[in-house]
Amino acid sequence: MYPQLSYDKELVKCHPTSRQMIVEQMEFYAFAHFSVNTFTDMEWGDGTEPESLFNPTELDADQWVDALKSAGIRGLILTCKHHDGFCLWPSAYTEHSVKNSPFRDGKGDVVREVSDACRRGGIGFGVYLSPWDRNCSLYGTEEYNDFFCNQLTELLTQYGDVFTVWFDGACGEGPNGKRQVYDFERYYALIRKLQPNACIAVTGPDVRWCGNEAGDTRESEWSVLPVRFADPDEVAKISQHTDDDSFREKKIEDTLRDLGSREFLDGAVGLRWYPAETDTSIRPGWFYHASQDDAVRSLDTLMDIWYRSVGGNSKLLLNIPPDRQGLFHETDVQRLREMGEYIRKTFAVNLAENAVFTADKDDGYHTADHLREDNYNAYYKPFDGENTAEITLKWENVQKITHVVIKEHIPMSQRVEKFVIEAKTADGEYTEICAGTTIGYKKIARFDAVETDTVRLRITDSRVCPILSFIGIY
Ligand code: FUL
Repeated sequence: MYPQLSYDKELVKCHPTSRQMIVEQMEFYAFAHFSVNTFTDMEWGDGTEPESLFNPTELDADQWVDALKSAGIRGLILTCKHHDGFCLWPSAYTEHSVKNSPFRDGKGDVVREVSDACRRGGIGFGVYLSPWDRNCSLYGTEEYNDFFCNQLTELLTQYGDVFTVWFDGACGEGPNGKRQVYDFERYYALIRKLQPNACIAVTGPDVRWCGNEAGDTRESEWSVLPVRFADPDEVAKISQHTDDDSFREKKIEDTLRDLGSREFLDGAVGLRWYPAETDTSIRPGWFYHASQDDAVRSLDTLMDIWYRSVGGNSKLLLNIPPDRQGLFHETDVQRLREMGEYIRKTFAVNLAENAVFTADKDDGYHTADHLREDNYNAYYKPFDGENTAEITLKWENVQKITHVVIKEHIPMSQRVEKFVIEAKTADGEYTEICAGTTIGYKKIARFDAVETDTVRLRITDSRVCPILSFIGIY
């Protein structure tokens, strides 16, 4: 008999739910901000924009999906309704929608076209529905909660499976100067009922806003946090309150750098698995502005964000705003393709597949060889009580390496606090090539090319015994 996991510390009792595992493994997905703002050149509409403005004459959601797939993006969240209240689907509960616009002669449904294109293309579809509605006259009354649930029901019953429902924390007054008391518990219950596999993000219990919109990330990103971070009031406090461009430039420094160290969690009342999502735009604005056609972020910048988020225990939610024709702009399309080419080329051959895996210790069953395959069917684990581990990968010949990918077995939580990657040099000694703190869902370490026949990962500190699921070397 091998000893059972004892989970002697509260900290590792939290692990992802099955719906969180779906989003964890999506890694990189997209936002499309599209509304009347696209036609008014605004970031926030005030809800008075005439429906007649909305007229994307060339709308082609397959073009969006093809471009996303070329980057390796696995899902798309559409702003079905932004703060201006304009609905991209013909909602039965408002006149402020596509049904009163010239788009497809008032017969169009952008949510339908986009969700269908996602399904055709084999990527996930997600719904952004702004709780803050600057058009609805019910806003600020209890009836607004009914109205909101009705709209949610339309979106969650008429467009197939949804992988996430994204509730923006941004909030202000309604058209009547009133503020809404949102019945979030009711919204959550409705989502669980209608789409049990969908995550609820940002103002929701499943996926956490990283706290900035610039693409900035934490050096040590934890997925086990105090439950209070999922409280809608806490999310609203840190969200955007005015239409101020500088909000999008805020960095981690403007929020909390540490959300999950042992010291930070000490004394917390309740913990939950609450993984970070880094949401940022490929351009300065969330919506399309022709004036920003020359300000599309460079491949270097985007890859840097990708490495720090996807490779730093966060999800990456990259916004690509469709233009007034209803298409992704050619520069954005090109950048997405470049990202995909870069990622595919870099991670084409996993050199670890031909290496011999050994460990200084294991529990006799979960051996280092289980780290070869990138799935959660098997894992590496030392005996409980051992909070360090050394895993060595050895080849017959010298290899040239630039990246190491490490994944913890997150179905058993996030445990590792410190690690070092070393390579054996020609004189037979190990030298450090990279050192880090958290691993979580995925850590991608990149470094200047090293030539070696032996790589060693040393876990030097862990909350309880480290459990890893995968090591890849490229
Ligand atoms: C913010 C909003 O105010 C922005 O317009 C955008 O939708 C961003 C993703 O979230 O809170």
